[in-house]
Amino acid sequence: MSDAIRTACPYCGVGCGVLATPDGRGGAAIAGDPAHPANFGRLCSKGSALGETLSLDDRLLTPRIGGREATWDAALELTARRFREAIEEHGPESVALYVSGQLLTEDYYVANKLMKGYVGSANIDTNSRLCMASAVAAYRRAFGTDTVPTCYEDLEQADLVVLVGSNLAWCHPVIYQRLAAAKAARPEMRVVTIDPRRTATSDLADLHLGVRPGADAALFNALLARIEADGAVDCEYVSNHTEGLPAALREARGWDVARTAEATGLAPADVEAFLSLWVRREKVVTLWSQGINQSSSGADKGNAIINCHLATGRIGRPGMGPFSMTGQPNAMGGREVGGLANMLAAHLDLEVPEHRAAVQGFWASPAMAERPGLKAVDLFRACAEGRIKALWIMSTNPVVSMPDADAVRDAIRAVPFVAVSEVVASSDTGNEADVLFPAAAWGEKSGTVTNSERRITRQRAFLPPPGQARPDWKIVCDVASRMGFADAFAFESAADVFREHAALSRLAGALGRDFDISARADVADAAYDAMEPFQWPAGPEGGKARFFADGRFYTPSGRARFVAVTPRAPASRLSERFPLRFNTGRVRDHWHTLTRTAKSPRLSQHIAEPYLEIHPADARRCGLAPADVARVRSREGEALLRVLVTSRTPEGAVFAPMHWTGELSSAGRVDAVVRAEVDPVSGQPELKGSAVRVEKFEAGWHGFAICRARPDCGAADYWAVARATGGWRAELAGREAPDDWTAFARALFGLAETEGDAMVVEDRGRGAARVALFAGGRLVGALFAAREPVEVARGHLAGLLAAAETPPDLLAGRPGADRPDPGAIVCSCFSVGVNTIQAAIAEQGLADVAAIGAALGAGSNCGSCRPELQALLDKARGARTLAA
Ligand SMILES: Nc1nc2c(c(=O)[nH]1)N[C@H]1C(S)=C(S)[C@@H](COP(=O)(O)OP(=O)(O)OC[C@H]3O[C@@H](n4cnc5c(=O)[nH]c(N)nc54)[C@H](O)[C@@H]3O)O[C@H]1N2
Ligand SMILES: Nc1nc2c(c(=O)[nH]1)N[C@H]1C(S)=C(S)[C@@H](COP(=O)(O)OP(=O)(O)OC[C@H]3O[C@@H](n4cnc5c(=O)[nH]c(N)nc54)[C@H](O)[C@@H]3O)O[C@H]1N2
Ligand code: SF4
Ligand SMILES: [Mo]
Repeated sequence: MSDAIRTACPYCGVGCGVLATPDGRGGAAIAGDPAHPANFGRLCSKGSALGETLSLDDRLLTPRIGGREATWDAALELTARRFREAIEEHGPESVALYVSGQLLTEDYYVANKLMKGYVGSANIDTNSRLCMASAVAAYRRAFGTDTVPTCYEDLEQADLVVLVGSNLAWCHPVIYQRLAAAKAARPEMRVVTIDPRRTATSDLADLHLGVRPGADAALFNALLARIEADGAVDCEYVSNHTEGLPAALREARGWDVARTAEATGLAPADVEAFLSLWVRREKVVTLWSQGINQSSSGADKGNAIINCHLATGRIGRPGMGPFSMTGQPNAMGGREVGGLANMLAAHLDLEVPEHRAAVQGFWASPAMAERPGLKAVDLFRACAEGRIKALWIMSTNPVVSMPDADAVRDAIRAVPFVAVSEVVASSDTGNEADVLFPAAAWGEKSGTVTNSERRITRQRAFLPPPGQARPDWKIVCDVASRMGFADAFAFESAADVFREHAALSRLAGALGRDFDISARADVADAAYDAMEPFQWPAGPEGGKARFFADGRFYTPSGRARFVAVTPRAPASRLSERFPLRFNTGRVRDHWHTLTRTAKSPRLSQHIAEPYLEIHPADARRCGLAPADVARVRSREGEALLRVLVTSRTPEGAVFAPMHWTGELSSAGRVDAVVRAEVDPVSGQPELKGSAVRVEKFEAGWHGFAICRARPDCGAADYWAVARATGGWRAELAGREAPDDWTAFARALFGLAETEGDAMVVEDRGRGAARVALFAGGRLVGALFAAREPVEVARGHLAGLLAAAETPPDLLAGRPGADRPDPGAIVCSCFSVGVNTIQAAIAEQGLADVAAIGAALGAGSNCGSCRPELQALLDKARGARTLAA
């Protein structure tokens, strides 16, 4: 592939290398980059479907003011003026930027420089506050800097990998696959998962600990106590390189097995098994993610984990360490430029005068921020209270992703001037903007990103920006120039910005900090273009894969700090009114607020609707049957979600994906329900622990529809739409059934009152109706409605939109006897459904995932569905054992 361009995946923090080969028609063939050290050629389902997200139909192609197309000049001038005026009248603290771990480092660098060095306020925060601020806080408390001490190879070299609050199989699939492969090669390796839910990840585990939501700190305190009791403390390391162990131990000692089992809801034998396994295996990596961070005591939990690694000296050497896995592609880059409201550039501290002075000198800054700015939750509160007069949101969708999201939407409305930089024309947040800036998207942008193991990779453009779209760094510089800072923002290219960023990091090196890439400060344009992925640090001493084996830390004393941790319950109290914990997270094939992955029909078929996982006993108590619609309520707001009854979520805790938006569902925005309780140390909100009530949405009817054009679901009380090849699919429900289903279907499909030929099957007695509408002999759409949740073969029906002909028995809702129903799609690469897989396992005696791949293709491309295939094999094996 000589004309392939090497770039980086824009989704998760694994940071896979991608080969993109433009097809000359605006699209591109996508493959994994075999030479990239994160993925060695692999891509997960989302990465492999990147080619399906490149179309321009939904893109924002020109600037807009008040919803109308405008020139760049007008949009930039207006934004600069409103920011200038706010600063003049109300001071620098009256303006704010809310940015994103999905910006490139170069974008992030200029945004941070503008706010902290030129506006003179640190009111720039990022969606990373919702993501790994607690991990940053924990690292800084322990090490003195935000340093991830580990690398991916450690996961492969460990003898024990503990995954805490991480659904690696779905959220970091390529790293999960590397781990699974390492475990297969070294069967003596052990994996423990700690998660209230059983997930695709826990299927890999030798031991799964279904911890009570929020109770992890008790478990790691118990571990620290056991480390001491078993004489496993590395006394030399502790006495030479750390401080604070006695205080941490005082907190930990009371956590014996019995008390820990009680607090965590785990069986004492399981607690015991975990403690002794961890103590006995020296090469241990404890990897954590949002199940730890998104908590009102997330920083403490992170430190409870780090404490155990420090006490045993298991840090910085191959196969061991405390590893916070980052979520977004450039969460780490954002940390490096200081994109959080409480940080300065290059891992320097905003609070340290010497650091501030150094950066101010470097930037020749006229007005340097002197104290930390508003963190995300407080920032939107300040908006609601009228303290923010001008706000600029870039590359994030807070109306969907912030806790108490309805209040955040209202807060944005309360700000006199709001600019949003977006790639899509319509989004929940963009629709609230006074000025919309069309940003260049992945594929069109050039710069760098840093993955979870500190590896910096070039993202390279392989398509021209469409319409008038511009790269984010350029938009920031254009506004900054018009605010009067032209000289400081006269960058001509991403390479230009990178050089300044790298040069600034020399200060960090000089001030004894970790983030130093100054060896790259003079990189020429051509060399920047050709830059190979590299791990930082990359200062005068060269690179290193791991930190802290030498016991030298970045605290004033040079010693690592233990943090004494008192476990705390989630901040929102359970009560009779709100008796359930609301856990939220991700699904395998979707990314965040769906603006990109929902464009792909292939990715949309795995899970096409917002849902609520609920334990059978809770479902019974709430009067819910499978496939009902549930209303989830808190004091803040509510959401309507399809019910999935499963014992994979524990009793007392329900789970819903975070992805659905007001664009694609009636009330699937789960953050409308989530309370904005924050960790006092990190400011990260507790996105997985709100107290809620669940009740049945009393539906008089349910419906499923397929159609060519996007359906108009306004007449349904509940709806969710998703793309299908050749059109759309919709799930619907309502309180009262319409009198005339044909008229309802016409309106749904956007037809006029008498338009289209109808084919109707109705059973009025049972409240069931099936309507297909045709125009010029071609199917426009089909609606299947019933009093109960509709049972039709959805995959089959959605597939008909792409078929050359519509079968005469369309309204049967399932394939004829000659064509079996594939069932819900498991493998999105080859569209292989659960029924097909189960039948093949039974009939062909398939014994492992590889055999399924050979027989059906499933799991043989990206591999993201392999954990689910294994679960189907296990289930079939269980059934066979029972039968025997
Ligand atoms: N497919 C996909 N992958 C993604 C993303 C995506 O949107 N889609 N987003 C990326 C981003 S930005 C991020 S931050 C990462 C997130 O990656 P993860 O953190 O792995 O994902 P989540 O699903 O948010 O949460 C992980 C698990 O935490 C569990 N959990 C909840 N409460 C607790 C608790 O109290 N204790 C413990 N131990 N566990 C708990 C949940 O049940 C859930 O299974 O994923 C990245 N990768
Ligand atoms: N309840 C609950 N809420 C959560 C979470 C949870 O687990 N539970 N997770 C939290 C976490 S960890 C995260 S990271 C956040 C993620 O939440 P968000 O950051 O809000 O989600 P995204 O959909 O990634 O938003 C990115 C936006 O930027 C646009 N965009 C894409 N590329 C570009 C670009 O190059 N330039 C510009 N200017 N715009 C672009 C996209 O169209 C999209 O609208 O959600 C948080 N919210
Ligand atoms: S694991 Fe998937 S989403 Fe993450 S970087 Fe790799 S291809 Fe992209
Ligand atoms: Mo995230």
